[in-house]
Amino acid sequence: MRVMLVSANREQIPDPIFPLGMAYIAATVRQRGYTLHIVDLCFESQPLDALWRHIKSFQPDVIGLSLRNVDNAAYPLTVDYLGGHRELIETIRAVSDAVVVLGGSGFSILPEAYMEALGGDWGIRGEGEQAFVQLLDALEQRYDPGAIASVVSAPGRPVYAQDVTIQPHPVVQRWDTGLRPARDLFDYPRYIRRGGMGNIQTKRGCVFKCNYCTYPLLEGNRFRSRSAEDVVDELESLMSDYGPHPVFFVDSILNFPRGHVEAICEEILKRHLKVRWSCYATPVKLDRNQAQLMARAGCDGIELGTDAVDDDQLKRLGKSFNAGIAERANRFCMEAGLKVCQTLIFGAPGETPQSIRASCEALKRMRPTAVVAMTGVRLYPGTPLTESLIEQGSIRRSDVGLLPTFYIDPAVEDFLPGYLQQQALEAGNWVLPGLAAPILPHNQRLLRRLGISGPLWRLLHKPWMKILNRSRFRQPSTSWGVPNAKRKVV
Ligand code: B12
Ligand code: SF4
Repeated sequence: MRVMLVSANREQIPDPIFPLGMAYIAATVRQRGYTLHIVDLCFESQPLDALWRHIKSFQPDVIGLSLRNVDNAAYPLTVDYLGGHRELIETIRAVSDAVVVLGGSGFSILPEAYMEALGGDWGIRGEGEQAFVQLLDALEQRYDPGAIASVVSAPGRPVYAQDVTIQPHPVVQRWDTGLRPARDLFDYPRYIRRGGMGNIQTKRGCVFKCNYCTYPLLEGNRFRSRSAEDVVDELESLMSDYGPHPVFFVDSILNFPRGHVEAICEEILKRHLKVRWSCYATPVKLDRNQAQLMARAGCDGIELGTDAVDDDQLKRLGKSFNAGIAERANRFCMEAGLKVCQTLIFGAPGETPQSIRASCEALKRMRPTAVVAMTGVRLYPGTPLTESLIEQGSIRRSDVGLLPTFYIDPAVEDFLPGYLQQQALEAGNWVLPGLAAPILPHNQRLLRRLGISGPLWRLLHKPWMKILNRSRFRQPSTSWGVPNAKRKVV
């Protein structure tokens, strides 16, 4: 059977992201022995023509379409990618009778809505290494794929299992036992040149219950980890195959549970591996030892999902720490020499002008390298926040779907955007997704051409960067040009 995998993601902000998930799928399809062809649309200037040409020449029996992003999750300048995804499907249908299978994190957040909107034949919700090859086997051997766990049927077809527990395939390797993403089938070096970061996943899942978050829905609510040796083997071969380049660990949070990141750091140090890396982290249990060990092992940027620095607001967001812990974690990281990006969410239910001011005052004390502040909360189906808003009658279930929906507490609706812009202008090292470009695209290109790699937020506190970026609050933009204004605020 001839299998084509297509990565739809063309977003270049904050950087082009190597399609790691699809590379994992490619690895298992190859192991299973199906004839495989990769189409990565990221850098294609005419993506529909490119797709058309690939389909014509390869003549696939099955096309797996990887949908990473639904939208940019930013308000008010929301960009949604649905229109682009629709055009891809229309192109596929116009030139091919191949069976179309949808997958990816964007698809998995809203599988039924996507199946209906795009008219895929099958979909796979959540991780796909095992499920996709099982689906291919079913199609080849002509039995009904609907019974495979995590497979989503097209509307009108019977719905069978909706469980995400996936049975191991007898031929293909499991994700956490030495499977490597098939980077060799992609132009990985181009991503390094353009964005400066590779990506590695060391574990899946998250045990925390932050009430707006989709990660436990996507990856499960317990941690499944790879061994430190396996992770560092992959890191080592990335450096030797593609030359030194910075890496982002894509785990929901790298530094929890205790012991996981420590083991990886010890292994990096034991092998004297020189690599610059960054990650998402939680303030929970982040202490001086952890921060120092991470810094010694090459971590030069840590993105702390703090969300608020106000006890009541943290409680309302379902966070597992208080403002004191958040400030302490920030201090330990800064003292260890790590660059720190604080990500905050403003406007969630219960937010008041006082809680916003409290968080902003705390940030002034904390002096992180950069701040990413979201205006409003993107509501996704199935999160505890969305469910409780539906239960209280604040929103209807039908409000939350493919059209990006944001919640901003009415108590701060008018106050919030202006206040955040003012804070950002004063501080100079803030990013306000949806209110201003993180960095102007031509400046981003310039910095990359000058050989500056890794996350660019690390530079936002530099005086020359502030000058380079000073007009960004007047020129909101995205790499897709004009923001698509189709969205709802509730
Ligand atoms: C790490 C991360 C980032 C990092 C990436 C760094 C890097 N160099 O890789 C950074 C911070 C840069 C980033 C940026 C953005 N991100 Co992000 N990111 C993530 C995160 C946490 C992990 C992604 C990842 O690599 N996972 C590991 C791989 C192995 O998993 P995977 O891609 O899901 O693939 C599996 C399945 O989806 C499936 N699958 C994948 N493809 C296919 C194809 C087929 C055919 C099948 C059957 C299955 C299948 O199988 C794969 C293997 O099991 C996810 C949340 C999450 N927990 O998934 C958000 C997430 C993907 N990001 C999201 C968003 C919105 C963004 C931004 C748009 C934010 C912004 N405004 O800037 C940008 C977009 C950047 C871009 N150019 O596309 C959203 C997307 C959903 C949405 N709302 O649209 C997510 C889901 C978070 C969320 N809000 O829920 N992100
Ligand atoms: S916000 Fe972070 S810590 Fe909280 S549930 Fe999501 S991934 Fe886990």
